[in-house]
Amino acid sequence: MRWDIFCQIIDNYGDAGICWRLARSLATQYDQNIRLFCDDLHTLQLIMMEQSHLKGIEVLPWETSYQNARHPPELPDVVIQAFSCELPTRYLNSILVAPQKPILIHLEYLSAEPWVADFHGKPSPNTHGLQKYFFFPGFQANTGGLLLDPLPKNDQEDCPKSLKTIWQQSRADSKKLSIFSYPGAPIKEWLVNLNQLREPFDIFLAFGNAQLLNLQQHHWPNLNLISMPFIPQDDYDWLLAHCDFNIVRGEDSFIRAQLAGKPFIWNIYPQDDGAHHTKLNAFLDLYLEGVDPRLQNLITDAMNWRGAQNWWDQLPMWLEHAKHWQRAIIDRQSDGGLAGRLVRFVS
Ligand code: TRH
Repeated sequence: MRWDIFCQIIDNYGDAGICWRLARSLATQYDQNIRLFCDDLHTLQLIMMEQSHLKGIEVLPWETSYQNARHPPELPDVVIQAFSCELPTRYLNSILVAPQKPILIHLEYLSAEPWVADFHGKPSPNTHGLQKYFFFPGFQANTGGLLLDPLPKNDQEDCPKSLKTIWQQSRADSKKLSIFSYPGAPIKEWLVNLNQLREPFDIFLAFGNAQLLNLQQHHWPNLNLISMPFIPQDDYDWLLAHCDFNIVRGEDSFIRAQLAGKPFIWNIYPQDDGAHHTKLNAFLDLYLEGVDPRLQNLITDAMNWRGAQNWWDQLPMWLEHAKHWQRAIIDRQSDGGLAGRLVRFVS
């Protein structure tokens, strides 16, 4: 089938990251024909890096979705409004007069909250006679699933070229951490505490995070801070899989950290009404289900930025759980996850 995916980039990189991962999955795993319309091609190209010629995917500027509205463009079978972005009016008008109307999908943000299952797959009211459905990603079976592609490869895979010089700055005997967080996260205090563990740490600071720390201000003899440029999405996955601990944020790196099978802190996207606390707790309810109470407390505290001095010695227990969770989400999404469930839903 032909799909038009509309990606409006609000801020950060997740909108582009998710849309690109979905487009690539639909095209390569399900042989679908994709047009990805984006209002900020610069950010999208950062995510895609050198994959712009991928078979089955056309990446186009947002306005080209309606510019040739005079002779109706080849209309798609499915239109995906990522994160419920509004469609360009002239594009919507061309659909309304089309003989064969596409199905509209509102792709929502990922949440582990239980109510998601009640709203997933439900039709949206008053849509000018178009069929529009809400599609909620999620961890549970009766939701839209997770974007899993590509599944983590065995971790013997050699270091990607974008990370060669960066990875070489790390030491053989150190513990390795990656940090990709929002400006408001208490990273500095967290690192002061980590430094008191008196163990050698190599800390990979993702794009933009080094500036947040103004590095010259600190004296942490046990921490070797390595700042990184923005690297290709799949290479960032490699880093998550090869570090001992990761701090991730948003939605896509949050999923990739779980697929990496390593302990992690999720710096959730802050919302001024505090809704992010509910979202974090809803995730922890799933992540910690059936877990030893001591480990539950440890992970909950760590996810709420309690200093690593209090729990770092228990890391092997958390690593074992992280590997168990990795297998559990892959098994639960063996139906192809978000991309597979979307294709089946639309068919
Ligand atoms: O960038 P984010 O904070 O995006 C967020 C989320 O999408 C969130 O749901 C949304 O509400 C908010 O934006 C507006 O975090 P996220 O989701 O992890 O997206 C980052 C993407 O960038 C992800 O696909 C990984 C990728 N990435 C790289 O490709 N290279 C890099 O060097 C880094 C650090 C990230």
